[in-house]
Amino acid sequence: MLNIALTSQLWKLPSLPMATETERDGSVVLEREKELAKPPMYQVVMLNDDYTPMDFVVSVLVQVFQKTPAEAESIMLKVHYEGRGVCGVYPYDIAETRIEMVHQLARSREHPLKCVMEPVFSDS
Ligand code: TYC
Repeated sequence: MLNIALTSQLWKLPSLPMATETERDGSVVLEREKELAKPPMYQVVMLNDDYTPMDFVVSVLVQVFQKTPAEAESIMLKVHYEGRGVCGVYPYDIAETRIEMVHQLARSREHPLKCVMEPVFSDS
């Protein structure tokens, strides 16, 4: 657990310094650019089940993921017909919190609605 916590914070360290050359009075100065790396991103994926009412799923997507009712209905139908659908892409802690909110709302109404988190790999 501690390992996971530490590993998930590593992106906050400055990325390896990049050296740039600047000439001053005939000498070469090496400057270090320190940049914060972008945080790893995670998609929140909603899963289909046979029991959660469609209007409840739409209301969760509006409440938790700030979707418009039309966007929420489109995501709900995608999940219903294809088994899964992306609700949004966030840094780890935000993705985790939103999933917990979905599960809490679902539990409170005794629906089996579930979301999972998946890393998004980007090359930049
Ligand atoms: N399949 C559900 C039904 O027929 C609706 C549903 C949609 C459930 C999306 C979950 O993530 C979900 N009532």
